[in-house]
Amino acid sequence: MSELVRYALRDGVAVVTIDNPPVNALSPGVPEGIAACVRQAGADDAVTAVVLIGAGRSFIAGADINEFGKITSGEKQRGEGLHPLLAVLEDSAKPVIAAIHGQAFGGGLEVAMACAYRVAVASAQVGQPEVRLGIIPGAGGTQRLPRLVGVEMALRMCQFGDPVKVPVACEAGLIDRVIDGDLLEGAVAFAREVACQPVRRVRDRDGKLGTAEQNAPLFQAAREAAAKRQRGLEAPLAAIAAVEAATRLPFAEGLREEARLFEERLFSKQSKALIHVFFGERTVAKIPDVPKDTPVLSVKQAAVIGAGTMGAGIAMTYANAGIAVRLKDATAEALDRGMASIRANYAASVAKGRFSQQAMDERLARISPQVSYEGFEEADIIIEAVFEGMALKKQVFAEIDAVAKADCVLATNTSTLSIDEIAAATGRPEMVIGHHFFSPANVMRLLEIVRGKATSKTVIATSMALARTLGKIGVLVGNCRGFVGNRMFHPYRREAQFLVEEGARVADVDGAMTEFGLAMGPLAVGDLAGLDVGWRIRKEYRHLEDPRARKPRMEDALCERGRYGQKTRTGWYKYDEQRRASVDPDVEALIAEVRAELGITPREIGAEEIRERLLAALVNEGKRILEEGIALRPVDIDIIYINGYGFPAWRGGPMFHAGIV
Ligand code: 3H9
Repeated sequence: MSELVRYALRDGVAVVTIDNPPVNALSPGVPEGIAACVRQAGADDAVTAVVLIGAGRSFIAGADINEFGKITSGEKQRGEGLHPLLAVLEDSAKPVIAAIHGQAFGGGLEVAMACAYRVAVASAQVGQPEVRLGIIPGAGGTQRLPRLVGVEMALRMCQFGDPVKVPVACEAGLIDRVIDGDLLEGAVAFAREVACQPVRRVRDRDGKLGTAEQNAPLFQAAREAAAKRQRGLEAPLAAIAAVEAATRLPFAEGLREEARLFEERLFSKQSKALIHVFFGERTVAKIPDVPKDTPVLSVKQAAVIGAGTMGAGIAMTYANAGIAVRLKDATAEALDRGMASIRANYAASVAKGRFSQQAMDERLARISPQVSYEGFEEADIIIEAVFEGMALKKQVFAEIDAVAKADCVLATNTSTLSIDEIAAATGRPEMVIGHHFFSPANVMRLLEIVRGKATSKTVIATSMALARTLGKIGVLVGNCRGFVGNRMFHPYRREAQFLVEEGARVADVDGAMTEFGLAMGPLAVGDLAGLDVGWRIRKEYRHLEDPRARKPRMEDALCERGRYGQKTRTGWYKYDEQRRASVDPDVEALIAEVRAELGITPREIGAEEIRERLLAALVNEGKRILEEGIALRPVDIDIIYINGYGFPAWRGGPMFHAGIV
């Protein structure tokens, strides 16, 4: 018997415990171990039923994702997957009861559905998250789930991969009983109740599969939702097709269709990219010179300086995570504006049903607006989010230095300025770090954490842990102009202007990138962020530019004409009241003028050249960033681009896409 799975007896019930930390993935040895234990229970006359339970923090988090790469690289044969285990569970003469806590995800839920019964604690979650890895359930999930919960819910779970809470799953028929108190005790008691009752295998239950007429609109709606909300992704369509097979074919044939679709997805580029992202999101938390056991400061009270768009968004982020936050601005008017925008934002979420009025009131109550530094001496972290200018930032940091307690983390939300220079304004540069949030700060998942040359390891470890508490993905980067994200974005957006100046149409430049899968093209992003922001910075730093380097003209020309983007309703595009963009003939005339001024004869530029040049601009800067050690690994850049810049996860990020891993 494998060490990964233990066998014990309790009150005439065999207890099979999976113990494969950290999350009981179905790594080699685990399925075989479970099957052996269930067979042993079958042969033991003293046993009337079997409880299958996970040790540690979860039931089973799914197949071992590390194995997929071994299969697609040819290192390993796929074999029969989990099916031999599922057959043993499903055909067991003694009922097997899956006892679920933590997560039963992917292959974990599929194992549970092959059992005779499923019981769970209320806090557990079940789900088929495979689509997030670019694959589909491959161990009967698409066939058994609709038999248990009906087609509509099975479709939703397999197509989107969102976890489902146990009370909902119980209501739907996926969980047979919610256990209060000790799970094992409750599961054993349940097992004794059902021990001698006849069991109907899930595969034989057809009552919830619906008729073709009932199902047709469900499949149509699912495909429409995929086209709208999962643009570019292939796995959701395959998941829908597999669930559809469950409704059309006998169980065994449905399984074969699922296996075919699973295999196709497993070997797809998208699944390789998404698996790279899955591990990447966890890799970024590992910082070679900051060991796991580095002490972390506790953050219970925060303070934000600056109640503008970023400051208000950051305050909401803290309040949403249950952390009390003081929000300071210089004037009562600025504070009122900030608080009004926070209230409006929360109210919109309540109206959309994202959270309740009570939750809104609790969140608002955590934010204390103020014009003074009163109470800042209690803050565990202070985040500066004032206007982007070095002189002002230095002044703010000198003021904070005078009020903050000794072990308070001092963070700046600067997106471009030197952390070291800001830190030098304090007498404790080791406590200073960059926390670069992305707009809107309460929504965007990325937090670029910028270490200065003096930043202490404790402050880094605290920032990484805090990112997680705030529901963000923290990526540690080094200190340089623009850090990783904005530094790479600069040459990318510059290249977009060159393309226009050389002959490409504005809409074609953006279209080439949205077709590639980005949320927005580079020129539309400029309009959204405000073209004047870059223009002001360019004017301030012109002396730092290499005079020999080619410079784009277009965005300066647009700004000189007061075209700052969406905020002025004119930029690269013109915008109507609803901020819908359309091509502006005035811009076309301006482009012609700029081309004449630069002596350029325009030529046709196709989507492929546009994409290649834009991606090359991004990736080449990424390579320089790696050479300088500003990003720790290529995957750190990928995670930044996916979570902060709308790069499609299914392309794996710019570096992965370029073959740099
Ligand atoms: C599948 O099941 C296909 C089936 O249909 C069968 C087909 C035949 N494998 O996230 P955490 C590692 S596909 C391997 O930081 P948390 C993870 O890398 C699978 N490793 O913890 C990390 O390692 P490290 C479907 C895994 O508490 C460590 O465990 N299932 C797996 O924040 C801790 O993870 C999924 O997609 C795995 N399956 O979250 C579930 N899962 O410490 C994927 C985790 O070295 N997993 N690891 O960095 C999750 O969603 C989260 O990990 C979970 C825990 C919610 C379980």
